Amino acid sequence: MKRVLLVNTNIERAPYPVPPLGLCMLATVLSDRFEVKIYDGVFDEGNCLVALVQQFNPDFIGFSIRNIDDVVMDRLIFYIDDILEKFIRPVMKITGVPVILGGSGFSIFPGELMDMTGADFGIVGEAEAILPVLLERIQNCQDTADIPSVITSKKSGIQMGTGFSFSQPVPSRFPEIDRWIDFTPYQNKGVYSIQTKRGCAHGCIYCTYPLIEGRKFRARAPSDIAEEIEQAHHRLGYVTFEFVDSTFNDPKGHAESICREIIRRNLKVKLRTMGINPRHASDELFELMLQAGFIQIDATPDSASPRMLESLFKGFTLPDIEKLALLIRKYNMPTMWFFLFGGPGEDESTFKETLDFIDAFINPADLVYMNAGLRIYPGTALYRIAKKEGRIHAGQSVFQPPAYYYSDQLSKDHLDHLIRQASLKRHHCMPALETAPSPAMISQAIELRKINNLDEPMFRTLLRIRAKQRERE
Ligand code: B12
Repeated sequence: MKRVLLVNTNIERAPYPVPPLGLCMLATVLSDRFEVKIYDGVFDEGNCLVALVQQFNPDFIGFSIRNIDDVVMDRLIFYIDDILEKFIRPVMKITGVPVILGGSGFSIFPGELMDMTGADFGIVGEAEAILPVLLERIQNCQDTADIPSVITSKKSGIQMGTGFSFSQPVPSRFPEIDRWIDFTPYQNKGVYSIQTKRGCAHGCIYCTYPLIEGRKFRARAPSDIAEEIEQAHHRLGYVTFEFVDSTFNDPKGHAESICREIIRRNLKVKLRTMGINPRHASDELFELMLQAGFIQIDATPDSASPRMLESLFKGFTLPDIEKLALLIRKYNMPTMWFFLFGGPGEDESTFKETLDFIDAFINPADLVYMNAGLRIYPGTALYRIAKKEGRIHAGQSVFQPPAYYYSDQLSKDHLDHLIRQASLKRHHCMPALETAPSPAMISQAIELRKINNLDEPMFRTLLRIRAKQRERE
């Protein structure tokens, strides 16, 4: 049996370490025909990788590239230098076996990453159906040019979105993540990731999700999802499950069915999710989520200005967001809210509309994350707008340095000032740069949780401390 080594190059551990679900999926699919190992770099950062390559002696090596940068304009962490230095170059120095790239970050910038790394092949988007075919062809020295989504080093420079097919059903067989990697370090600090569907049918102008996963929702059967959660819960005991879908409650009814299946099985699990679509939020959804075990959600409306919601093409309205906020308060669902300022047409009055919404509707016990500047990605409507407005020129790479969009009507400095002012007046509003709490604050929060036996999400405890600090100032 030929051997395949799959390498997770993600060393980002903030806001928490995330297990390499996609690589575990690929390992599961390949394991029928290959001997497969995963090297997980999250905690080891490449230190033992070369030794593993020497010992395992793989015939193929796949590198997963998830993050390119941190999307925080004033921090600008660029992950690729570390990925090259700690993972790809040391391995390519000691072996000449075919190197294949993939992952969500890679899928946004395939041409740039093929060029930078000198890899032999890349796969854009999901790879369960494609990777086995590619490996088979390479093994048999056959041509690979006709395999959709595959890029070879000679073909690099390919544009996202051309010739890729997202028509495959989502695999029903999902991996036991802890079978492939050491899950111990994730158990307390991290989460167990669950994907309930692929694709995103929304058209938010800046977003890459439809490009990475396709534009149609392709849902898994709720019984398969609940079964996966039940099995992982039995194996691991204490762990929080997190849904990694673009939006959890789309298409309408899917999230409700998943919750019902979890409730029917009487699973005593902790759940959280990102991406609740305000349009499809309802009493029924919240009641089911609470019963199923949700302890926390993210709400990501980006704006609460009617004009900006249209400009960003969010597909929902201010009344939809107000309804969501009321539901969150009614059911006291701990929530992290995310707003993104500076899109086309943002000005002081639209900024104020969002602030007014925050003041009127958001529970001050909940965190409001305020980010400024929209990362411009290739293949998105924002890229086309930026080009039309002459901010980027035809063919310009927005990979490194990353390009950001700021509205003409509100300069970056002024927007930063408005966000700073808003957060000074509101203890629960945080500029993107300040979201990492100090070690002293974390120790204080741990102490407070112990003394008061608090079982709330950590961000709520941290906000209590911040509110007290603000009262004293
Ligand atoms: C869920 C999610 C989160 C959750 C993670 C929760 C969790 N439990 O995992 C949260 C909110 C915490 C998060 C945080 C961040 N995220 Co995020 N996240 C996502 C999201 C929506 C899905 C990722 C996922 O799990 N997909 C499901 C799995 C099954 O798919 P997959 O891993 O991609 O694998 C498939 C393919 O990619 C491919 N593949 C994967 N590896 C390989 C390897 C080879 C060799 C091959 C051939 C194929 C292949 O096959 C797999 C199976 O089909 C993506 C966007 C997207 N739609 O992909 C953004 C995304 C990955 N995140 C992104 C970013 C930037 C971040 C943060 C850095 C943001 C920040 N400043 O905090 C952090 C980093 C966190 C960390 N520790 O790494 C960016 C990365 C692009 C960029 N600019 O760098 C993305 C693409 C969103 C975007 N802006 O476009 N994120």
